[in-house]
Amino acid sequence: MEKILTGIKPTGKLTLGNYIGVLKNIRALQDRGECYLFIADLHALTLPIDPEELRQNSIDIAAFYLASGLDPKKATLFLQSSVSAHAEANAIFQNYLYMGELSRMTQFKDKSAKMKESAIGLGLFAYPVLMAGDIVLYDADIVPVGEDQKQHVELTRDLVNRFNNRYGEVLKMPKPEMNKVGRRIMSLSDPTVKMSKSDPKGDIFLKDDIKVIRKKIMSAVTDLGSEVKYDPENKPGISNLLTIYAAMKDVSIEEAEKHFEGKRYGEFKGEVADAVIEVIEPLQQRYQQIIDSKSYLEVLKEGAQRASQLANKTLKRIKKAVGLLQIDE
Ligand code: ATP
Ligand code: LTN
Repeated sequence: MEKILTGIKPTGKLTLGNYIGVLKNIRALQDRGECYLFIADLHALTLPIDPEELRQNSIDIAAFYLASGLDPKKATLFLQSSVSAHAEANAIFQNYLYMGELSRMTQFKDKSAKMKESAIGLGLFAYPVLMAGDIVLYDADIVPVGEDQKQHVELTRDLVNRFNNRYGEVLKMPKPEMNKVGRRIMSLSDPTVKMSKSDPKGDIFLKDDIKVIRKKIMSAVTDLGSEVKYDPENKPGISNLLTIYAAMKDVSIEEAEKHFEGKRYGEFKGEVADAVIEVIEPLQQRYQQIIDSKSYLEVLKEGAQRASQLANKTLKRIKKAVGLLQIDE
C-alpha cells in the first residue's frame, strides 16, 4: 500500500488556500493509501510566534483536519513535536544538505528578504532539512502539497539520492503531488501573490464569519474587461476566482468557464461566494463540535504512538547506515 504524508505548519489561521491545497483531499487520500497527516509545529518555530498562539493554532489545525473528514481509523494524525524521531533525523540530515542548495530555496529567499539579517534564525535556513526528515521517516511515496512546497520535496529527493548512493538503499524516494485545480490560490486583494496564512492580506480564513466571506469575495480585485475567462497572466483576479469555484464544485476550469459564459462579474462573484459558503459553513459546524468535545486530544495521543513506531523503526535504519553504534540490538 502506498504511504502518503503531508503537514501543515501552525503559523496562523488556516486559509481557503490551505483547504484547497491540502484539507479538501484528505478523504480521498486516506482511502487511497496509508496516510500520515501532521501538524508541523517545529516548523512553526522558524519564525517568531507567540507561545499561546502556537498552541491555539495547533489545536485548530487538528480540529480542521478532523472536520475535513480525517478518520483516525484510516489515517494517523499527530504533532511533529510529539514524535522525537523528527528532531533526531534533523540532526543527522543537516550534514547531507548543503548551504548552497538551501540558500536557493524560494521560501527562504522570500521570508528572509523581509527580515533583518541579524534576526534570521538558523531554523528558517535549515527548514528543508527538518522537512526532509519528516518525509523519509515514514517511507512516504507520495507527498501532497501546494505548489509552494514542491521545491522542498524536490530537495528531499536530492537528499535521498545522495544518501542512498553513499549508504545503499536506505531511504524511500518520495514524490510531490499537486492538485490539478488549485495548486496556488492567490490573495483576493492582490491576485499576484499567494494566499498565505502568515501574510494575511486578501485571505479567506476558514474561521471567517460567513457574511465576511461573502463580503471578501464580492469585493475581490477583478480585472479589466467583462468576460469571465481563465487567463492567469492577463486576468489574474478572475482566474483565481474561477479556480476557487472549480475547486469548491469539483469541476474542471473549462467547465467552470463554460458555466459563467455571458455572465457579468457581479453575478459570477455571487456564485463563487455561494460555492465557497456551501463548503465552509458545514466545515465550520463540524470544527466547532470537535473543539467543544476536545476529541482531537485522544486522536493526537494515539496518533503520536502510531507515528513514533514507524518513525523510530526508520530512524534506527538511518542510524545504523551512517555508523551510529546501536547498543540495544
Ligand atoms: P505560511 O504563510 O506560514 O507559509 P501557508 O499558508 O503557506 O503558511 P503552510 O502551512 O505552509 O501554509 O501550508 C500547508 C499546505 O497548504 C501546504 O501543502 C501548502 O502548499 C498548501 N497551501 C498553502 N497556501 C496555499 C495556497 N494559497 N494555495 C494552495 N495551496 C496552499
Ligand atoms: N513545509 C510545509 C509543512 C511541512 C510538510 C512537511 C509538508 C513540514 N513538513 C513534510 C509535507 C511534508 C508547509 O509549509 N506547508
